[in-house]
Amino acid sequence: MAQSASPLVGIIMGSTSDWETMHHAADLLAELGVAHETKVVSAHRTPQRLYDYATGAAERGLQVVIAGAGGAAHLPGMAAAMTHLPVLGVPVESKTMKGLDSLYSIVQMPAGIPVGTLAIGKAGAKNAALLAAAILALSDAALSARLQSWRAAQTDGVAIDPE
Ligand code: RP5
Repeated sequence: MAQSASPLVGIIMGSTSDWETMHHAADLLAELGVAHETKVVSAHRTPQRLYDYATGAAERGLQVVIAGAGGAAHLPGMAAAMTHLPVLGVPVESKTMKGLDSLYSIVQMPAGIPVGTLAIGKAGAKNAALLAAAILALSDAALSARLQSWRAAQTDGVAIDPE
């Protein structure tokens, strides 16, 4: 399932350059059969687009927002400030600081406006998708079964011998 007419998860990112990281979240949601959409929404370059996206997200039927950004990564926090939906933040690895700047920008939210912050880079993007799926699975038994199957397959795929 790729982008859907009725997406439940909105994946936003600060730049097209973030797609290299954020496509891992989209790919995994597709694998799990979770309807989602992907958009470039920059806190700094397109603030009005961010305002419109975040304030309209719940009304459009989204249930979880995944926001990835790098550097001065204000996108997840600002999105969280403008929607009551759960927001999962993915720090994109930056060239100059290896994503530590992104991580610190996203993780250190003031009390009252939470962002569920994941790991830097690909692992964070994949885990954001798995967390979004787990949230949706609380009220979707079929998705819960698919998620459990995915995890079981992952477990089965781990070799016991190192070589
Ligand atoms: C951030 O600045 C984006 O999220 C991206 O990670 C970073 C660099 O953006 P580009 O200059 O590649 O567009 O806003």
